[in-house]
Amino acid sequence: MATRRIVEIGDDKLRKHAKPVEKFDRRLQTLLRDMAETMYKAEGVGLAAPQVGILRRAVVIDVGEGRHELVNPEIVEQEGDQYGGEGCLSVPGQYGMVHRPQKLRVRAQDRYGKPFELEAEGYLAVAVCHETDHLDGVLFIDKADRMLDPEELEETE
Ligand code: GNR
Ligand code: NI
Repeated sequence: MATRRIVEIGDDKLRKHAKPVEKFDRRLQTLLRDMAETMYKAEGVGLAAPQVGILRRAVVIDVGEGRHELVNPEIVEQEGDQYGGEGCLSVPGQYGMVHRPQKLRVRAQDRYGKPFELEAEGYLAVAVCHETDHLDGVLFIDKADRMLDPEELEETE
């Protein structure tokens, strides 16, 4: 197992459109495993491949109810609205208020290439949106309508 270095804001890789995963091979398994380890070590609730410098469409998410691996994720339905504080491991020390759908359905492939759908609500829906945005070079600071002081963040949780 290995952790990887998390790319921070200012690096071009965070602003590129990631390419679809085409090969569901050993390298992908290693990448997903390293991403999970890196996420847990950094105490994040999600991590997208571009954050470890790999421009491919793969994300891992764990908001505290088990890990999800989404390869080539596409949000196919969304409804409602929620508004909450967000941060990002690639944007250290900054927090902002972002609108996200309350509920969504995401279509993705698993690590073997098998398609599946996941329904997400609440915080899991936030994490899915935040991570899929990373695959398109979008950061939460682009969508935040107000940045927060760290003390204010606690009030939104
Ligand atoms: O760890 C993270 N916390 C978080 C909090 C609120 C909304 C989104 C997130 S994702 C972030 C990890 C990260 O940067 N993933 O890309
Ligand atoms: Ni992030």
